[in-house]
Amino acid sequence: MTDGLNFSRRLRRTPYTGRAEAAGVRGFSVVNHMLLPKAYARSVEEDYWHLREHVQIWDVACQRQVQIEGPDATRLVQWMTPRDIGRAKVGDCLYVPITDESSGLINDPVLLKLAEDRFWLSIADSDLLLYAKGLAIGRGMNVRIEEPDVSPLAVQGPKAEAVMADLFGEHIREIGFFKFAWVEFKGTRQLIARSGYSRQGGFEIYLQGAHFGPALWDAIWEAGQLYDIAPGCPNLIERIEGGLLSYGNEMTRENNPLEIGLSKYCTLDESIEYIGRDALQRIAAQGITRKIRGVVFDGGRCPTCAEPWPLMSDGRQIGQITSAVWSPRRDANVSLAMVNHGFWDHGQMITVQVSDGSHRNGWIANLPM
Ligand code: THG
Repeated sequence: MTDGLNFSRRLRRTPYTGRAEAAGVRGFSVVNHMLLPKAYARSVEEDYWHLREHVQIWDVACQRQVQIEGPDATRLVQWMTPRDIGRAKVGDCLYVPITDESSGLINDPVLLKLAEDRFWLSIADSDLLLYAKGLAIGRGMNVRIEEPDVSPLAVQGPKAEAVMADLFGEHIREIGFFKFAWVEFKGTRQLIARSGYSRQGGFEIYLQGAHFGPALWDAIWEAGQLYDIAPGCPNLIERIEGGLLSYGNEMTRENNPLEIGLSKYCTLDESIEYIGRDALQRIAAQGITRKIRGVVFDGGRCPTCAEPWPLMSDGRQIGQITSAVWSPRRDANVSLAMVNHGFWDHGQMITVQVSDGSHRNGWIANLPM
């Protein structure tokens, strides 16, 4: 039916793709028009156990940066998100929902405040740079917006701190969660943040200068030898259990930040102005009608969830599953779902209509699972 993913210049390689290939990468996804390794020699389950016990190096250069700088940079970034960025300090990372005029989600990036007038939005899979440029041009804002030569490389897992301290020095241990600092690499200053798309702890190096990519990979690989380092990638089992959401899967422009569990990042009063504020206030006043939840279901290993699976109760559809995978730790399938009001309580029994035609029994679970 298919002949694999067909490569071309449009599907951009990263500074680390060559190293990923040498390490035996078995497949890619595409995020922000760039390759994201999906699997290496080991199975997703073996990778899951390894990630929870050791340390992995991930090519996440597809987390592209939208750089916004200039006198109106703060004003533009604040206009794009319901999260109050007014008290953010240089050195802070903030998870920020980006919403349109209906409070539909445009993206869910990590914001880095590099200077009072310079930010990076480390984006999920949508063309946020074009949207930001449109807003700035339309409003005549004094900003420059571009995609800089920055390629994040993640080091994740409980032993990540030891690897990074050996390589860059003990001071990296002082970096707080969702803060960044600087390390020296080959005579350059590189940004390192305590963050990453797992719940196992770790760091992300936002490498500036693609030509340093292979050398950075090699340095981390070498420092990781004492700690059983392995090549890896965002792990589906770990991410679902941890309740880490994926733009395009768990959320699209059809969803608002309240129903996907980001209300703690939304200011609902009039203290800040942002696109979609009226809509978000209206949604909050009326109350959300559906909510992101975990679902655990039986019936053995489920297939890949490549399209939403209906969630049923008494013959009626009451939601849909958007990501699902077999969890060896729970001996059941774990998944993320959008669930209607009245059915989202922890323990609620449901059935899942899986794409292979089977109907599975399951229950609603709090996140993280
Ligand atoms: N790292 C970087 N960029 C990214 C991601 C990343 N861009 C795309 C994608 N991932 C964005 N999605 C998320 C989702 C959750 C988190 C980070 C990025 C996350 N959130 C903290 C939490 O849930 O505990 C919240 C931190 C806060 O308080 O602000 O880790 O992984 N560079």
